[in-house]
Amino acid sequence: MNRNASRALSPGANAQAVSAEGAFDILPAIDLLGGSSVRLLQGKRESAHVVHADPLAHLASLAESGARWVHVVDLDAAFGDALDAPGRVANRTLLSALVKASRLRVEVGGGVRSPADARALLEAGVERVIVGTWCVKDPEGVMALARAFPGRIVAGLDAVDGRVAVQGWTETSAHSVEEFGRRLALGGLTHALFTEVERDGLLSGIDAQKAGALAEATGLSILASGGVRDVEDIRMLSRTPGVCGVVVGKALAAGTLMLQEALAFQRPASLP
Ligand code: AMZ
Repeated sequence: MNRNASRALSPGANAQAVSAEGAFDILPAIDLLGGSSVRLLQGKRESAHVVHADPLAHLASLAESGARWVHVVDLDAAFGDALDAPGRVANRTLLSALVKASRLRVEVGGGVRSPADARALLEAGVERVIVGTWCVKDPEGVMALARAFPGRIVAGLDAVDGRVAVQGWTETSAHSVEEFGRRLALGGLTHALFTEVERDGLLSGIDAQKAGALAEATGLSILASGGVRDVEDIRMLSRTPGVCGVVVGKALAAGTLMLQEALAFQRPASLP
């Protein structure tokens, strides 16, 4: 849909009267760096600024607002820091406290590099695990895991110029997002997180058409991320077939999107 045309609609209007089918979830993000909840610009580590020094309080405020999901990323792990690096130790402790404390469904990504890592998270109560770097290194291993845990392993398709980025977005692989996504879908993956790295954290608006095109080309249900600015982004994504959710971070921190107005677009898996 043309962005400007859609902006003519009044904000918040008619949120329920959409014809797209299937679940549509709003996933507020908690990105952990060194034990704090941070925001980055285009994923660059040096751009980090703390939005919540107490991620557990952050989680509690999201639950209070009525969120059903939370999207948690261990950034120190995604950047490939050593297991015993202080940031990773702090994040790990927090992550298990978040999962234990959460009444919300928790989706976790960052640094999951083996079946054992993924299984440990799933067994601890994490609903879905996102796998990016390991997926590029060992797609067959990730596909096998996805078949063992249907719907609970999410491919991290973080895109830079249409190619899959890895290692905390510091490296770009040779895989095209579309081709790689198609291959993963054939191997048993059902969901992918599609992040446009260049847009992430910039409030530039999200490209709903691109997310929809990826869903159509691959058959994967797409969680869209990167650049969400306001409720119009949420409205457009909610109307895009194949898009099953959206991750929101910066827009909530900056106040250009209110969580409540976004939550009005949530849709359960099957409509009555
Ligand atoms: O902001 C970043 N630099 C960043 C980020 N948010 N780098 C990776 N990630 C997220 C991906 C995905 O959810 O969006 O981490 C996950 C992938 O991590 P890994 O370690 O499996 O590549």
